[in-house]
Amino acid sequence: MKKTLILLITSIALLNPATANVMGQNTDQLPPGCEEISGTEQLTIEAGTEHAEQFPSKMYTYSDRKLNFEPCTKLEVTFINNDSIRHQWMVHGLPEQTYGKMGMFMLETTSGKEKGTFILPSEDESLLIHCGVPQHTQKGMKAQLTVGNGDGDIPNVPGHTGPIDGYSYDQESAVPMGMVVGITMLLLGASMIAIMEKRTEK
Ligand SMILES: [Cu+2]
Repeated sequence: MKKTLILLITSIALLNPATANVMGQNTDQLPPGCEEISGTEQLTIEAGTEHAEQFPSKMYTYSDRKLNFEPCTKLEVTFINNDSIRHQWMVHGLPEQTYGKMGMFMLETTSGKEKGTFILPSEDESLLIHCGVPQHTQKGMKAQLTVGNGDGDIPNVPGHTGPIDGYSYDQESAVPMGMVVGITMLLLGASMIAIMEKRTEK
């Protein structure tokens, strides 16, 4: 359900030509449970192919993929894209009361720099960060923003986490397809051997 919502939001964001380069900007509205801003932090994140070189199966990723801040922190983010294709730094799971139904904050740029500010929720949570451009999440653009102590780990964050329980958001279509092809090939091979054996019997 959560996954479907993320896919839906990503699709809307991608299909909408009026999508701004900054979404969910929030410099002063306190999320529910925050009595005040606990602190103001500056964060610079780079995106690009050079950060993925250490991960042979990945093509692009972020300079930082595991972030940790206190609840109710005001985060001033600078997002630098070192590639010449579009990348996003999209944070999911923010409170709807403050960030609307989509519960997200996003910076997007095609070869350049984008800045934006948002305020973290009041509770311990592990927020998913990814790039919604098709295939970019699978190719390595995935990170985790831990608020306080977090509430678990986001799977498949390059250099940090692997798939959880054998299920991977990244490979959701690749795994079953691979299995179908594999089983089909096995059956095909077995029936060919059976046919050949019958022929040699005669
Ligand atoms: Cu991207």
